[in-house]
This record gives sequence, structure tokens and C-alpha cells, in this order.
Amino acid sequence: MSRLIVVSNRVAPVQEGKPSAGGLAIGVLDALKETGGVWFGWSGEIVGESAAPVVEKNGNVTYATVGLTRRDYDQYYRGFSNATLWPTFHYRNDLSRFDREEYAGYMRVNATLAAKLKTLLQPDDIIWVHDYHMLPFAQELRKIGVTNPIGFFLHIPFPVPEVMRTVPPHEELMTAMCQYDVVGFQTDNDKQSFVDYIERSGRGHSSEDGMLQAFGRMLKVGAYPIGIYPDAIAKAAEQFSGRKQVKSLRDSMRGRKLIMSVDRLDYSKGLVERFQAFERLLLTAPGWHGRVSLVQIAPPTRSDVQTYQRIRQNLEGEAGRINGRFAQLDWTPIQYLNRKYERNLLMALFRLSQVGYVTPLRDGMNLVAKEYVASQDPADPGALVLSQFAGAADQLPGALVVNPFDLSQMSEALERALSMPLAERQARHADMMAPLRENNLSVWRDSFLSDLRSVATASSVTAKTVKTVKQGAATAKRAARA
Ligand code: GDG
Repeated sequence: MSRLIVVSNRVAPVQEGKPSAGGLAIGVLDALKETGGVWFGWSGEIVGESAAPVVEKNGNVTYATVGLTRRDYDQYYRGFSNATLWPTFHYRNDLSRFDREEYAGYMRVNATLAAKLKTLLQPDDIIWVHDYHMLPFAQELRKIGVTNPIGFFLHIPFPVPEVMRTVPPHEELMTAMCQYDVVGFQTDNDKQSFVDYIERSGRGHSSEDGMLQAFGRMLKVGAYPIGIYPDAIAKAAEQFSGRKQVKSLRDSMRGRKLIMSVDRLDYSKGLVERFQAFERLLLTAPGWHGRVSLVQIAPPTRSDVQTYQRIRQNLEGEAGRINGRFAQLDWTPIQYLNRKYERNLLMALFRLSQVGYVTPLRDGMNLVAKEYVASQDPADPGALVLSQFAGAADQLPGALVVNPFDLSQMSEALERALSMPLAERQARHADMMAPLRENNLSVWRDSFLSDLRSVATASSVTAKTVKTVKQGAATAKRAARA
């Protein structure tokens, strides 16, 4: 079988079972171990000058990492990726800025990384590229003569055409994305937005089998919703429930109900609105005073990007204001923890809580929602309040789905979740576990890679046919001349 080459902005060389591994890392690493292969990307280090990849082998997986210079990091990572694409793709044009030099840096880093990867490639490798940092990566590989099949998966939402067009080089980016052989999205909506852009701009058209003809190329576009391993999470949650930290939180709750939220500290996650909806619950239903607490875990990310510093201050202000308004000597309504916790411990905390409160303003999928459901005790499960703007809302039919811009609706949903009878919680939990098992993380990976392999086979058949036809025609011409 051909080797798999995974390319992502950050390479996470995780050992199996290591607690910090997230969805991408776990799913990708499994696939790499099966077929053998290479994981290529940024090491996370800032270096004086760009150098050849550092290659480390562990079993049949090779980790190939490169450092970024300060300028590369500022322009490609902090700049165009996280100050232009991330906000725009999450419908936050108000937070998005465009700077030509940053864009040039983004293109330059993609080109440099492509040239570095080329030195490691073998002819029958298949290449799977991840996320918004790498939109032009296939184009750069093609420019330097790489002909291997290349697929791309976008972990974040893809915006509707009107919003995509607010990124000044939108047409260049779309042309570049069409150089992949398969382009995958989290949801049908995201895929449709991509197809809509192509069709409305008159640059191509799609057919019913998911093929798209655009900018003179033929590619497969599809929705491949990322999953989790629900049974492994359920087991970890149960095992970690006996941990000291979990017990001490349980004791400190003294019969109070617990609402649990976990997100990277990011403006797309809707944390301020979430706090305000909880405040509204305390205002409209004073019976809950002293009987419910919200625990928000929000490890900081991208803390050197200015907008992220602002959201942190804003949130600290809101938590302080709400606690100041309602707290009692023995009750703090919001416990806001601005730090990272061990993964399995988080799953045990989910299991301890009565409500999972996951209300991003926009999210590609949101794995926390899926992890919350999987962590529950089926005999006495918690209820999930989930934003309609998370990709996960399509897949979790038992959630109480809310519009995160409607604080009243969110506070009503919280009250409903807190008071939900056991039979209803059990039925909703079962309704969600079934699709989680059916579309687990291996299904995500296998369906994407199977499409990439079949597109690759089809195009190599087509290439061979074209070659045979051309050779046939040349022979016929020669015969005619003779
Ligand atoms: C992007 C897309 C898409 C969180 N805090 C801690 C911690 N986490 C873990 C969670 C979860 C992961 O991080 C976060 O995943 P999400 O899916 O919720 O969100 P993003 O980070 O924005 O991920 C998203 C995802 O890619 C995958 O395609 O679903 O839409 O935005 O697994 O549990 N893990 C540990 N400590 C923490 O404090 N160990």
C-alpha cells in the first residue's frame, strides 16, 4: 500500500494514549501507523534561519518538522492565517484585517514548506493536507513538479461566497484550493458554500457525484464530519471519576448542579454570550441561586495575537461582574479557569456534570460537544445545550439546540436541561451515542482517504488512457505519413 504523508501546520508527535492528543492527532496517527508514513509540518519553534526538515522515526511513522523564522511566524501564522482567514471563516469580518505583506508571507511559507516536503516524497505516496494554514500547499507542490494525489481537509467552517469575497485575494485562494484532488469539509453547508462560490462566479460547475469542474480542473468535494472514539472516551471518563480532583469538585458542589464548558479561549466560541445567558438564568429564575454553578475551562491560545488578549480581559471582566452581582459566602456562580487540564480528567468532569454547555458563535465541528455526550453515564446522563452554528449540531439529534445570539433562548434551554427528567435524558443520550459510534474517528479518516485513493486511481487511469490515446494517434499519424 502507498505511504500516507500528512501535512499540518503543527506536528504533534504524540504517543498513543497520551492525554493531550486531540481529534486530528489521534485520527491521523492511527492512519499513519496502519500504512506507515510521514507527518510533516512546523515544529512549533522559532529559528534564526530556515533549514532542512528534522526527521525522527518512531516505528513506521516518520516525523519531519521544520522551524519558522520570526518573520515567517508573524506573517504566515499570526498574520494571514490567524488574523485574516480564521476570523473571516468564522464570520468575524469585524476582527479580520488584510495586509499584503502578510499574505505574501503566507504564500512564501507554503512554497518553502512544499519544497522541503518534496525532498522526502516517493512516487506512490498519497498526501493529506490539513486546515486553513495550507490552502495553497497543493498548488505549490504542483509548481515544482509533484504529481502525487493530494487531498485537503478544512477543520473550520467555509464561509458563504459573499463573506469569502471579503478576503481580497479570494480568487487566488479558490484557484489554489482547486489544485487538490479531494477537498473535504466538516458539513454539507460548508461544502455547499464552496461549490456556490465556484458556480456563482462562473468558474465551474458541480455534478451530482460530488465532482467539481473548476478553474480547468476536476476535483472531488465532500463533507467528512470528524468524529471521536466514543467508547474509549466513556471508559476514560469512568476510570478517571475516582481521581482526587474530581472527588473534591463533587464534594465542593454539595448537591448543587454543575454546568460544564470547555473551550480554547477564542472569540468564535461565544464565551461572553454564554456567561450572559447564564446570568439571565440567575435573574429570571432566582430559585437556582446557590443551586447551580457554571464551570468554564478555557486554556489560552494564540495569546500573542492582540484580539485574543482582548477576549481574555473581556471574559475576566464578565465573570467578575456576574460573580460580584450574585455570589454568596458559600456559592460562586461562575468558576472560570484559564488553564489547560489533562484530557481524561476533563472527560471525568463532563461525566460529573448535569449540563454540557457548548455554544460557539461558529465552529467547524466542535469535538467538545461529542466528548461531553460520550463521557456520560448512560444510566444517569447529563443533557447537552448546543449551538446551531456548530457543525456538531447536524449530528447530535438529542441536544437542546440554541441560537447563541439569543440569550433568552439559551437561558431557557439551560433551565430545561437542568430540570430534564431522567427518562428524557436517557433517550436523548441514546439518540446521540448511536450516530457518534456510527461516524467515529476512523470513519472520518477512512472515508476521506478512500475518496482520495479512488480519485487518484481514476486520474492515473485517465492519464494512462490519455497517454495511450495520444500514442495511438501518433502511431496512426506516422502510419499515414509512411
Ligand atoms: C478545530 C475546529 C473542529 C480543550 N481544552 C483542553 C483540551 N481541549 C480539547 C478538547 C477537544 C479539543 O481540545 C478542542 O476541539 P474543538 O473541536 O472543540 O475545537 P478547536 O480546537 O477549535 O478545533 C473545530 C476541530 O478542529 C477538529 O476538526 O471540531 O471546529 O475549530 O478535543 O477536549 N484538552 C486538554 N486540556 C484542555 O484544557 N487536554
